[in-house]
Amino acid sequence: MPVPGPDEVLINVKFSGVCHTDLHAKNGDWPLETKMPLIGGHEGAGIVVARGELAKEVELGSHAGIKWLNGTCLQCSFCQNSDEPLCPKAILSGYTVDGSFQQYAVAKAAHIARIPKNVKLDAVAPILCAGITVYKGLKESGARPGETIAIVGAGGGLGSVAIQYAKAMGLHVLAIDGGPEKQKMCKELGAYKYVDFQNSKNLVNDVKADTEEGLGPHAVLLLAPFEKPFQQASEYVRPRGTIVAIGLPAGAFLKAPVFDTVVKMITIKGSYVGNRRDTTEALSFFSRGLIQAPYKVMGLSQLQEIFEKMEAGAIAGRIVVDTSK
Ligand code: 8ID
Ligand code: ZN
Repeated sequence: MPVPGPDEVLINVKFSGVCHTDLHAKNGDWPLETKMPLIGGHEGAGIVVARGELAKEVELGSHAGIKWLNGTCLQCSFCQNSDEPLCPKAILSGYTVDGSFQQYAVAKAAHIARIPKNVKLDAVAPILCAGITVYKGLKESGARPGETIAIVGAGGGLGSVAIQYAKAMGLHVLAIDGGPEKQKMCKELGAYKYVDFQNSKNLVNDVKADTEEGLGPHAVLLLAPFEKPFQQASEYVRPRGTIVAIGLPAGAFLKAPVFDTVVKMITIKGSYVGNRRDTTEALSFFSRGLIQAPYKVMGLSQLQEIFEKMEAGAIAGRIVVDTSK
């Protein structure tokens, strides 16, 4: 059992979501070194059981979440600006420090998610990365109530949660993913249309059809861990539209025709998790009952099997592991 440092708390993790980022970490997909050996996981929901000298304002027994941003310096210009994800000294749960795939994990007190006691710890786990990330991404998209957003990878962990946040924010959701199981889920979650990338003969036309004036969605949230949709989005986004890159496929590049980008006045940007305020807001949507994304509980001992399913794109929604099983 790790011992919390002065500015840290020890959390008895009950449940942890399994994010595709954990799989990228395991596979060494990114140009960023992990700690080694490493305990992964960064959607950990549990109970505060110990705290350091400087963390006395966190109540023992309170519910808390371990997120991707385990801690930041809180001093640099980015932290001062509430752009904590950009802190050059950020430490990352389940990547540069051990994460939530264990029963007891430490996190910096300043960055833990404060989870209200009325919410279930298994259901809230996916909010700690997927929820925060897509909520922030939706804000970064600039899409306003009544506008249409295409969610690419809508049937996955981030996508299923994104459909619910988008709906709660008054957006029309056009879901893009593969297969009938994800189609059914996306429709049930509130998408008005589903485009199947696996069998669409002309994805760009299919996305544009059934949007205002046939000119495409106002914004695109790219959540797929696969490069191709990153190249396609500029072909179907509406003039003046915004493309938000969130998925992190290995070795991928964003490529868009300069001509279309200019004459359609397209904005292409990245979005990376969220700050402490985004965390509070994303959790508030959840505790008010607005976010009901599907999840399935499995045992932590089944992690290898979960990764295999994830690699095959065979998980609709999120899998949450029970750390005691
Ligand atoms: O802060 C960030 N930017 C951040 C935070 C959290 C996660 C980024 N991520 C990244 C992850 O590292 C990963 O690269 O977002 C990506 C998605 O994470 P996830 O939602 O946890 O992955 P998933 O549950 O496996 O879902 C991915 C979905 O994409 C679909 C799959 O079918 C699956 O449902 N997909 C694929 I693969 N190719 C597609 C395509 N061409 C596609 N959907 C549409 N078009
Ligand atoms: Zn994640």
